[in-house]
Amino acid sequence: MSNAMKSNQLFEEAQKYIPGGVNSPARAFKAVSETPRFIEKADGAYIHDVDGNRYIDYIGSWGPMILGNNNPVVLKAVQEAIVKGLSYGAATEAEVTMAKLVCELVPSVEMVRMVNSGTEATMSALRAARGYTGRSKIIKFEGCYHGHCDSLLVKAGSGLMNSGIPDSAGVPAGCASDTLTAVYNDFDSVERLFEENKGEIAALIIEPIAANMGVVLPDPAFLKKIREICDVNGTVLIADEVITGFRMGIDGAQGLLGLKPDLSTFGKIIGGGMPVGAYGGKREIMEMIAPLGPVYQAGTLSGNPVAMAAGIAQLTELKNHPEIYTHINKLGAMLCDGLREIAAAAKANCVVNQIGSIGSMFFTGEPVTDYASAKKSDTAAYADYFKHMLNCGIYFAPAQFEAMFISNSHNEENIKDTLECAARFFKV
Ligand code: KE4
Repeated sequence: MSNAMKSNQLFEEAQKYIPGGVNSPARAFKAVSETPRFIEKADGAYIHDVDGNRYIDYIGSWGPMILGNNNPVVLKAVQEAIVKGLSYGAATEAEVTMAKLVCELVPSVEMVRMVNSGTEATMSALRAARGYTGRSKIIKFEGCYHGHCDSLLVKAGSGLMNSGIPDSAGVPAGCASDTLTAVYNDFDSVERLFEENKGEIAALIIEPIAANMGVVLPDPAFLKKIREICDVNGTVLIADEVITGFRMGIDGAQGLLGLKPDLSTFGKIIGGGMPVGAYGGKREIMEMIAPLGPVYQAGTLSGNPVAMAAGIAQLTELKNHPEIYTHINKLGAMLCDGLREIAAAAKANCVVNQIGSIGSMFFTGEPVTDYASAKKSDTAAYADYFKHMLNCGIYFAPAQFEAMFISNSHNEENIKDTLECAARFFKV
């Protein structure tokens, strides 16, 4: 195992003052029974920990670093913004620029509100949908993760799924009872909920490409039927594109898959690495939001000028350089096809799901199409694989039910090195 002496020391110290020693469970390395590596710096496709180990970075801050770590264009924009002031709590031109850019890049978004995280984005979108429809109930999907607002911590993915507790303590029964859960890729489960709750469902929220139970792709007709049943029932369709937004292409998973949601939520890439979330969509729904309408939502640092500078620079790079998507998608396929071949050669029980520049390797022999099939994965085997790869200098998600992310800084040599390390693990 790579030298982790300083990380061990820092982790000991951190656990005295921070719950679990981390500010987010997803980075705790608990699911792989390892000490979390404390990162000192990052550049391009790499991150460096406090013990001097360098890793090829397949997390990229869980998605934001699509251009690679420390992209010079983003850095320059931040440096220019920072000297003017860190925050004003007042309107700025940058917020108008960002809003216009998002509305231009994502056709379904007619109006957009900036917030500070993906959680705030989904929480606010739900409130907008409930205010707009006057209804309370919502539908989410088992294994999808939409951040940690109370209504959505029900059968959730990501850190909850990786810890084996899909529901969180502290969520009042009254709140959770308005959250109905359906099965991803199982339209019958959705139809049943609409029949049992006629006229009561305010919103259906979905990751159009699921990436928080590991990567799980939607069946082609599934999203189309979801759109139709929401239309018939006057239910607001919310596409949670916090991961897939500006990742699957400049217009996200909705552009790639031909989905027209009523509201969309964003995070990660939209902030260029700074804390930014956003929600937006149909004007008639967004006009419900204060100070225009009766649905209240606010935020001291929403639209922060430095964060806007980072996000605008990143989105503009992606808009002006479509070849970035060609590159990251090619490497995504190269990595995942390679892993698939290695596992097959080793006759290992592994399934690799991939689309564009995200993917997951599940330690199971069956197709992974939803929460139940994902849960059949051998998480202990995944932990062994993760530790082997980490020791080779490859930084994958420290938990089975997450995704790998490729950036524009990754190259074919990185992929070859990664596959050589994986081949050694599978002894082929
Ligand atoms: P944040 O509040 O963490 O910015 O975004 C919440 C969120 C909302 N929607 C989707 C589809 C998401 O994937 C997320 C957050 N993703 C996790 C990774 N699976 C963030 C990592 C973490 O929690 O530390």
